[in-house]
Formats: sequence, structure tokens, C-alpha cells
Amino acid sequence: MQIHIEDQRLRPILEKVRADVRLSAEDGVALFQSSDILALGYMANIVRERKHGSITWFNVNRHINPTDVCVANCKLCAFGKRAKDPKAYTWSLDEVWHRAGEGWSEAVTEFHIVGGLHPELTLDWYCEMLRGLKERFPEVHLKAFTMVEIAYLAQRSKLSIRETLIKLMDAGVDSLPGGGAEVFSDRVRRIICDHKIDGNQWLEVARTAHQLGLKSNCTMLYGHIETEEDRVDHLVKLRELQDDTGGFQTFIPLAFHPANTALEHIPTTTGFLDLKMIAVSRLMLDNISHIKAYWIMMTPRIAQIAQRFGSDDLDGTVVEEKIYHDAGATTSQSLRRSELLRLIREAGREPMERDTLYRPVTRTETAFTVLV
Ligand code: V47
Repeated sequence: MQIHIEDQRLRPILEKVRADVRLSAEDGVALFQSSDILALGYMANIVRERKHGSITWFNVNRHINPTDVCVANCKLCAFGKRAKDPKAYTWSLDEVWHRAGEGWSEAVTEFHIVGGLHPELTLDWYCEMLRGLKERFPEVHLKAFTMVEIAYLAQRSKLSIRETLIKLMDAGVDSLPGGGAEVFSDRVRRIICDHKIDGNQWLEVARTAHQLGLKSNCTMLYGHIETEEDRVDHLVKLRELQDDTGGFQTFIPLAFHPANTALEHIPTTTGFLDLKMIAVSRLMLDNISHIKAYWIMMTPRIAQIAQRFGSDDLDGTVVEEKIYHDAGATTSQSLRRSELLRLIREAGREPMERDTLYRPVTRTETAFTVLV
């Protein structure tokens, strides 16, 4: 098929994409510098359809954020609060278990559990929380704790990352979400998340998790002070780790939401950049199966179009979201399964419900079966 390519720098990249050849870091920068959004989408769609045909995966999940108390004071974040802040909250174990069962009528297949770096909650507390969830919801997959939370729990318990992960796995962690990666560049991290582990540490926690057999996701926060080169460097580092471990399931580009953060002066991202991020991620991350459009962050409208720009995954029903809504997100907190289906079908894609490990799910009104 012929496509009109306006940006001539993309021609050799299109040849590589057609021949399934890995793109270089220089190619990545050229892609980010290009305004030829239709050519970017066309190329990303070639890769997307090569990997997934017409399927768009989606899941029925519930987010759980047990606390927003956080010892870090990251400029990028509107969610974390000091323990003394009257607006801060920490749920008791009973509240976590109770709330986990609230807000959904269609059986959820996944709890996505992340929170602040709480100075007092112990590893044992989190293990009890996980055991209680498994006892009450044995069929629900627990995707819990970012690399940042794991490093913090390890440091507080004076255990290695490996020992900490083993304890969490024994208690019920089934996989890890992809948050907290931000942008790996030291220069950027010094400004937006000075108190977090650095990029190499994030990658090392992920490597250890993968070596223990845990799958994880990965993310990049974009649309703040990062350069195009910073974005490419981040994607290449993820790609290199994936070459070693194969443990990443999906990549989620996360648009920076500035409201109520210390970086409030930065404008919000545009639909143009959101789609470009989806497309370039699909093109650069040739060894990561899925590119997820997180509608909470990019709106259902853009997440739907993303299904034609390189994404093959629409996350999810969510139910209750705090991190983005504290940072000014105007999207709703939840989408019903039927609404996800409508968005996907209208984009001409074939919806396929999945569990967290991308196994197809079939369901009746009140129960689901994972097809293995
Ligand atoms: O870790 C924090 C980012 C992440 C802001 O793994 C912010 O399936 C934008 O990781 N503006 C949480 N971003 C979300 C996340 C995620 C979401 C959906 C699916 C998965 C998955 C993971 O959001 C944080 C941080 O990187 N974040 N504050 C903000 N103001």
C-alpha cells in the first residue's frame, strides 16, 4: 500500500518497519521530531497489526490505593501527602478488604494496588493486606507495588530486593504494575522526583522481579521537562532490559497532569503528543508485546483513536482512581465493560477481554473464566 509521507526523514524508517528491522536511537529521535502524525500512525499500525491483528485487549479491574501518605515529595505528584496533612488518608486493613469489594458489579479479574511510601506501614502489614485480599477474592489477580515501593519496603525492612519480593509473592503478589519509572534521565529526575530511586535502581528492581518469574509492566511519564533524547534513552533502556529478561508485558505512556503539583506552570499534553507517544513507543519497543492506552490519563476519546496509532490495549474499568484525579484529571473514575466494548468496536477493532497475564477471559453476568 502507498502512503503519502510528508516528512522525508521517515522514508528509511518506513523501510525498516516494513522489513521488521529494529529502529536505532537516532530513528527514535527523528520520529519524535516529526509532525507527520499520519505517517507515524501508519507505521505504528503496521507493527500493531503484525503483533495483534485486529484485537484490542481490555480488562475489568479495580484500583486500590491504601494510603496517600508519602515520605517522598516529588514535584510531579499531586497524590502524595505528608502524614500530618489533614487531607492525608490511610485505610485500615479492614477498610482495604471492604473497599476492594465495592464499586463493581461485573466481577473484576485484577486489583491494581499502589500507594505512597508510608513511613510506618511495615512489610508485614502489606503481606497481611495481600493475604486478606487473596482469602476474600481468591480469583482476583493482585498486580501490586511499583518498583519504587518495593525498593522502599526493602530498605525499611533491611532486606534485599529479592528477599522482599519473595515475601510479597508468598503473601499473594501475582505481578507488578509499571509506575514510578517516570523518565530515567538523572537530570530530569533531580527536578521532578528527587526523592525517588534512580533509573538504574528502577531497572534493577524490575530485573530482579523478572528473574523471580514475576511479570511486570513499564511506563514513561512524558509532557513535562524531558527532551526527545530523554524519551528515546528511556525507551532504549526498557528495550535492553526486555532483551535480557522478557519480563515486561506492556508499556504505558503516561501523560503528565500538572494541576495541584509543584510543576503547575507546565501546560497539559495535547492529543497530538499523546498519539505520537503511543506510535513512537510501538515502533521503538519491538520486543514488548503490548502498548496500553490508559484512558484515565488520555481520555476515552484519544485512547480510542490510539487503537489505530499503535496501541492494542485499553485499560480498564478502574472503578476508583486517585493519582490522576488529584492532579486534575477531568475523566470519570470508571468505565463500564459495555462502554469499553463500544469504544473498541467503533474503532473497528475486535474486543478481547484479558486477565492481567493477557489470557483471554470469558464471562457470564456475575463470574468469569480465564482460558488457559
Ligand atoms: O507511578 C504520578 C504517574 C503513575 C502524576 O501498570 C503522574 O498497568 C501524571 O503507573 N501526572 C501511576 N502522572 C499510574 C501507573 C499505571 C496506570 C495504569 C496502568 C498501569 C499498569 C500503571 O502515574 C505513577 C507516576 O508515574 N504520576 N503523578 C501526575 N501528576
